Order: sequence, then C-alpha cells, then structure tokens
Amino acid sequence: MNHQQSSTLFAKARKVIPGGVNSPVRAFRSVGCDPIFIARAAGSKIFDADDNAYIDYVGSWGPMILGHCHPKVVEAIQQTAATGASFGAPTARETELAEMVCEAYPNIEKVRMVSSGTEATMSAIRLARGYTGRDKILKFDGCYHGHADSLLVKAGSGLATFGVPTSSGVPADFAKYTLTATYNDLEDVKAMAAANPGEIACIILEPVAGNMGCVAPQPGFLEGLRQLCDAEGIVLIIDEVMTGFRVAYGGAQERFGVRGDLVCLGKIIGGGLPVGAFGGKQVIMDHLSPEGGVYQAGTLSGNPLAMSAGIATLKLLQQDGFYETVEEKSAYLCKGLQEAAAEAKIPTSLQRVGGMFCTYFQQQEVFNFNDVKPETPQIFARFFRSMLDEGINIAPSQYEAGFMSVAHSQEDLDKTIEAAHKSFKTL
Ligand code: HOZ
Repeated sequence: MNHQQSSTLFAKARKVIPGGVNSPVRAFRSVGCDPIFIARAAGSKIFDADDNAYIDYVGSWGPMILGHCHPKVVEAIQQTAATGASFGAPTARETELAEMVCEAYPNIEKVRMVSSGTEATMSAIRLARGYTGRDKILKFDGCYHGHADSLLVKAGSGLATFGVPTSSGVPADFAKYTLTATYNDLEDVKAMAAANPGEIACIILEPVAGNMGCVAPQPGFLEGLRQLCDAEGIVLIIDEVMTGFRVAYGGAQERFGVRGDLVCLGKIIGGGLPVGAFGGKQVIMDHLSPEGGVYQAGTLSGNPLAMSAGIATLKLLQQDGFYETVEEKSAYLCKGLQEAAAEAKIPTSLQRVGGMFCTYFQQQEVFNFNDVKPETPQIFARFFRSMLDEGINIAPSQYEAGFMSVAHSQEDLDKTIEAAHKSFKTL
C-alpha cells in the first residue's frame, strides 16, 4: 500500500505540531510505522490522503457507532451551522439533550454539558471533593480518565503505550492525593479505604476498562464498589465516556445493573463533535456553580453544533434492535478472529463487551493492567502493520479497544476475518 501522501503530510506536521499529532497515540510510535493521514470517511470506511480505503474499527475512538457521516447527523450539523455556530448563551437544544441523558440514565437527575471527556471527569472529581470535603481520590491502575493532573497516575493508554506510568509535569503534591488500586480486585480497594478512613472523596472507574485493551468487570466487582462507597460515604464516579450509549443505550450501568453517584459521558453523546457531560444525583449536582460553591465553566459548553449532533445520534440509537445488531456484528467478528488465531496457532485472548473488543496476543485472560505480558504489545505491533496493509484500521496500541458500528456490513466483517487469517500467519 502506498502511503506517500501521508508520509509527506506527517513530515510537514512534525515541523509545527509536537510529534506531528494532536494526541500522542495517533503518532503510531508503538507500532513502528508512520501514521496515516485521514482525508475523509463514509459509513464503515475511512480513506487516507493516498486514497487507500480501510474498514475502520477505531471509529474516532468510540463515537461513530452509527458509522461515519450518517446522513441524519450531517443534516443536523449543517442546519444548525446555518443558524449560528456558537453563542456562549443557553439554547433549547442543551435542555433537549440533557433530558435525553436523564431519561437514559435514571441516576442522572441533573447533567452539565462540557466539551470533552477530560473536562467531564476532572469536573466530576472537583464536585465530589467539594461535596464530601475530602481530598483523596481512588482510581484504578490502567484506567484512563482524560489528562487532568490528578488522573495521570498509572493511566493506561496512551501513557502505557509509551511505557510511562505517570506523566511528568504533575507535581508530587497533586499526585499524592491519587490512590491507585488493581482493577477487578475488590480486596485491594477495601484495603485502601481502610488505610485512608474518611479521607477518600471518590472512587472513579471505567466500568469496562477500555484503555488497557478491553477488560470486563468481574462479577461482584461493581456491586462491591457500590456497597463500599455507600458504607464509607465515598462518591462513586462511573466514567462512561467510552461505554455510555455504547454497551447499551443506558451504558454499562444498564448492562451490569450498578449505578454511580456521578456519571461521566462523552464520545457518542456528541455524535463525533466535541462533547462531554457529567451528571448524577441532584443533592450532589446542586453543589455546582451557580447553585453551589464548586466552580466549573466553559465558553463552548453546550455548543449548538455539538448538541445537534448528539441529539440526532441518540434518536437514531433508539431504533428497535440497534444494540442487538451491534452486539451480533461484534460477536461474529470476534469469533472469526479467534478462529483465525487458532488456525495460525497464535495464542490470543479475545475480550469483548457489546460493541467494544480487543485481541491480546497472549493465552492468559486479562483482568487488570498487570496481566498484560511485556511481550504482548510487540506481537500486536506486527499484527497491526499487517492488518493496515490489508486495509483494516484498528487502534495503534495494544492498550486500546476496537469499536464496532452498525454500518459494518457482513462483507466488511468477512473481509476483516480474511485479513486476520493472513496477518496471524505473518507473526
Ligand atoms: N488514548 C486515547 C483514547 N483512548 C486516544 C484518543 C485520540 O488520540 O484521539
């Protein structure tokens, strides 16, 4: 495959953008090749600057569950753009999207719109601290919640992709308030809570970890966290930026039946435009300015274009059978990948929750970040390059999840499995 244009664009970008990219994993460094530059997309496909077509399982890292450029979403954005791109003042669309969110997540009584998942999680944490009057927070090793200072401690991909657990530039004085526990290990969390009595403001987690590949919560883990938080007066923050409106319309909380006190959303809720949101119980949300003393603000929060894309997207997700279709497509693909790996005698652990999945290049199932063996990402890198060459776009890191869309056709899935057969054999 010819990547001449992409290489030229990358060289040009490197002169004016650090690493040539605006988000590190996109630089493809851990997979040992230059990134492809994307020119356009449609449905299940993306096309690079050299006009190579790829079946896309990145889906903008999750939002494109309808596929790229769904006509109804494009129409909503175009119509709204003609009436004004940004006002920095309230609009009816913000309330409409907030109502849709509250309806989908019964534990969200009030919700505030922001412009990214990072803003959602950092604001939710500030709110939890303001509400409880406590400083410490607890997160899980390998869970990523955006790049706010206190959250860049053992933060999964992309830090893990580059082999650094914690970002430089985070003062030790900030990081000391962040406790980390092992994902899926309730006893570890209980021990942390016991060692820090009355000091932990919140526990934040990805209910399905999507930044160490794809790791499902083990039975009892979410339930145990809920009980612990109730007993200790800790705010449970469920970060559904990836899983919200993805693993079910009501996200992982609907799928697993455990509810957070605060919920973070992003990605799908903006239909591909920059949107995040955090919401929860009114008794907590009313601590937010201007009702309460916890400050949070944003000029582009509730942006009209982003609200319109989000509303149009969520309406389409309400069609009967939508999530069953995404689930069936993902199950079919993962079964095919597993068979291809077995045929080539490559040890893999295929892990999937709804339309999120990942292939670990090791036999042993991954329950937490430490379960990923050091050699696994290297094998992944070779697989990645071969798949790209076959016209299949997967995330350029072992620590990222794959995302299915409803636009992926049977032909796409079969072509992907065929490409995997060839790629496994090259390892
Ligand atoms: N690690 C981020 C997603 N899990 C990367 C996002 C991006 O590059 O856009």
